[in-house]
Amino acid sequence: MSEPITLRRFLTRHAHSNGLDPNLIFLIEDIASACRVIGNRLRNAAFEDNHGLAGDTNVQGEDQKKLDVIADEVFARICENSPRLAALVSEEREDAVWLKNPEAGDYLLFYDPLDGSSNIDVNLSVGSIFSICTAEMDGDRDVLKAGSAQNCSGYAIYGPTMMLVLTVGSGVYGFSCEYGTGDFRLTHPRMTIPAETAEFAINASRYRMWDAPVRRYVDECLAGSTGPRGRDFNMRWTASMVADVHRILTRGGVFLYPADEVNRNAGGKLRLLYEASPMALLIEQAGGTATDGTNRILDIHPYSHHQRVPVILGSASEVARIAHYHIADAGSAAS
Ligand code: P6P
Repeated sequence: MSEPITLRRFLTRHAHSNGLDPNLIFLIEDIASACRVIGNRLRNAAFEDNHGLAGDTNVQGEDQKKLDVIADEVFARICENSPRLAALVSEEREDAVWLKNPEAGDYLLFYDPLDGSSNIDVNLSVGSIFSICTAEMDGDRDVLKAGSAQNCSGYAIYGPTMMLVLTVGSGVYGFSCEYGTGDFRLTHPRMTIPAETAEFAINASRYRMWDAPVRRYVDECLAGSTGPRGRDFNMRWTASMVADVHRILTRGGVFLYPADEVNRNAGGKLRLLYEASPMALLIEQAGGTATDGTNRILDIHPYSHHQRVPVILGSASEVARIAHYHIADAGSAAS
């Protein structure tokens, strides 16, 4: 088997065939470098006394883990020197960090430096999520971009294999980090999601808080071959969006973090700019769909950096079924 091509070779080939901006390539490679460093810090956390809490809370009001802070600083330190990067928007920071006065064509980087960090202390998979958009006009300090404006999105998953999974708008590609050289090599070309699936991911402990359409969907999955779906379903929940999305990109499925009685006032659980939008782009590029229950995630125009949204994403037929249940429920409520 010929050696899988490196991320750089893939991007430069893509530049030649699809006209990728070299400055976007530089930024993607900087992100890959940051993820490689974060992966190494995760592996050595026990030896560097980096497990546990940092003793502070982030803008989300969540207790920051030491590795949340480290991962955020690694992203910023490595990416801030990227030639046309104008601003960073991080889950861990209240405001956008402006690196320069934006010029048209500069890039904006949105990132969740360490997603699912509650899994670290129990040695389960975590990830980093990133999204890249362009500044539209000189001096335009607006970072509130709809997901459809993304040039690139992706994630690193720190699992048995460290992988980088990304799209630049023409399919989803997975790169495995080669132990020893640290090269990211193309091992998963053109990742696609089967339209049909028999696996769903949801935090079932919130059952009593769900709205009727979500309960109906999950009840029917649980009824399996004895119920209206006429087949059995499997359930997974990893408490790490990156790991659940990676599984869905690899073998199909549907992921639900819906609005419920408790999170509705906050808008949901997951953040739009650096969780829902980048994942929604990947899912659509892989042939799936991503909604907030009824509306396409990529069409949502944010009103704040840390806005939260409900997220239903994955195999198109299941996402469509859940949207149908929401619409039917709204119709019956209105009549
Ligand atoms: P829960 C991690 O904190 C996260 O933002 C996502 O990665 C994950 O899908 C979700 O929250 C887990 O939420 O309610 O299971 O802790």
